[in-house]
Amino acid sequence: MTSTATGHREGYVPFPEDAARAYRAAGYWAGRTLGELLRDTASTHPHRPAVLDDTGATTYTELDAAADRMAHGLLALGIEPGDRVIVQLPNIPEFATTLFGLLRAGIIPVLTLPAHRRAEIEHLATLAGAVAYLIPDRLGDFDYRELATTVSAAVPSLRHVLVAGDPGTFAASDTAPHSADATPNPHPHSHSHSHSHSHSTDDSTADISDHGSAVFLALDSIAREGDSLPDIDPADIAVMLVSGGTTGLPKLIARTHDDYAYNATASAEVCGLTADDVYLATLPAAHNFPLACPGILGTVATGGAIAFALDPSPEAAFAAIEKHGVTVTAVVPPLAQLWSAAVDWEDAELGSLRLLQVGGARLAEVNAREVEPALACRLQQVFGMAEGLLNFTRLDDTDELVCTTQGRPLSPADELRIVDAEGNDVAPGEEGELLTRGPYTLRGYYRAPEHNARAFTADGFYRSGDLVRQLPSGHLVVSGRIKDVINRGGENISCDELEEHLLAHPAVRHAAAVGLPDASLGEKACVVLVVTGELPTLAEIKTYLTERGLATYKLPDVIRRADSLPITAVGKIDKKALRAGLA
Ligand code: OOB
Repeated sequence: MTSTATGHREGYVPFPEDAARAYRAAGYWAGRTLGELLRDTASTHPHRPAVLDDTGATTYTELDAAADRMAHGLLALGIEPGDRVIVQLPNIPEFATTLFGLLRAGIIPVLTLPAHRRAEIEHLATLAGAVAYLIPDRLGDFDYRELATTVSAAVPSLRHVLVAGDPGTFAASDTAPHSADATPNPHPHSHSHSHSHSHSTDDSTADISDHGSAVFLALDSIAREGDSLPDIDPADIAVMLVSGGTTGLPKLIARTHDDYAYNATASAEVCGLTADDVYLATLPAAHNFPLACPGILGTVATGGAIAFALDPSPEAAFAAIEKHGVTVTAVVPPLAQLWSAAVDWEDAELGSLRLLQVGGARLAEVNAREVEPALACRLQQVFGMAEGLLNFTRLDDTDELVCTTQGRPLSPADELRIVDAEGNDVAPGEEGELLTRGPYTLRGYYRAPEHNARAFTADGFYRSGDLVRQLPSGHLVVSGRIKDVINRGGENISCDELEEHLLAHPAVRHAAAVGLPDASLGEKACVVLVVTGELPTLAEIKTYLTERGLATYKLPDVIRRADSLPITAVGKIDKKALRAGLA
């Protein structure tokens, strides 16, 4: 077996005992697992709609039962509590069933985005030691089964690929357990659990794990009835989120049931969520914002209904708002801008919408001021991070605060420090780097001790890399950033990561990625290259990066040539000078 009951904690940085005790004593950590949030709502609101889709509603009783069947099905495959599973599902109702199934089984979902590609997924699956990979069959013209074939050949710990939809010719069968066009399986007759009747045994799963080629199954074929589910410790890891990017490769953020349940329920309270609310997941559901701020988890905890939109365009999202009577949703600034303008040409009825949350990147004041008149709903700015800390403008804040700040901390137990380059606290109201610690903020990235030594202070504060000022009211204004990240319309691109890929190009001698101002995205990604011979075109560089397996949202928008790159006194690329030179 590749896992033990506690193997998943190896490389996990827990909250210190005294802090954990204090968070429990103060009631922030309620000792409820995420699976219990759903269980409790299913008992208080059994017949209320949990998930709305084109064909109707799934009630809480039904979602609760479906999650249990999914949990039993996953366990029957030989996936064990504490095992990690890569989840790369889009905004479809199966996202909810699968997520709660995993949580109920104590299996840890590693929540990746549909936009991630081979480079990210292979890295994350390897880092997590994932045993299974959950994908849709295809989305647009991208076939995730092909991606999974490549990934499973490179990540030997992966034993199962579970496909929402058609596992296609990639499906396992008694004689052809693997994709027809992939590496042939050396033991074609040793796999027989290709459908729901399978009872996996230790020997069958151990056998598969040995040779790095996973069995493809239809996700909806594994659900089954069962007796009891494992006991889950609320202090244990519930989910892993992918960091928006700081340095180098993406990091994993392990969130416990206790801390993430608090994250979701406290966010629900700030948004005044009730069982009458309908939440539209329009940003990718695997992202912290639509997942738990309050998002899907906060809505489930409150007894409201969730609708999923695959497409955040005004046309599709407005239709979903009208059809399902959506009351709350969350978007990034470019979408807020687009939606505000689109009311002029879209004629959907948006009267149900009462709250639009906007976050992920700085919302310009002019755009903030457009939201309420255009969409006739309250605006809420949200400045958050997968690492934990969330700031919200409050529903009863003045319009001035709502339009000019990024909100104030969610919890009375959030500790904030704003420090200068030497790490000293700045005077009140001055700009500095935001450091934070609290009941739902991580104490270390998963399996990243070296990075953790830099990303956290000795006393456990997370260095956000964001520059902020704090008003006397406690509200923060995000004024910039010291981390080497491009925030492209709410999607964070690690410059290090992009540069690494560029440097692998045969013509590239030096590479620097910087953000340039952009009216709709906030920032666009510019790469400055020192090359031998001719400068590759933007299209060539994009193709090259795509072939290396990089997610599409990390591809550059602009390419520039330089004879040399400006260097700082310590010999690092001087991004400030570079940006100034490009402006
Ligand atoms: C959210 O989470 P991540 O992890 O994708 O990105 C976090 C980073 C922050 O450190 C900051 O640099 C930037 O994105 N950011 C903002 C912002 N919200 C996030 N910068 C300026 N203004 C804002 N309102 O992006 C996220 C997580 C939960 C809720 C909302 C956003």
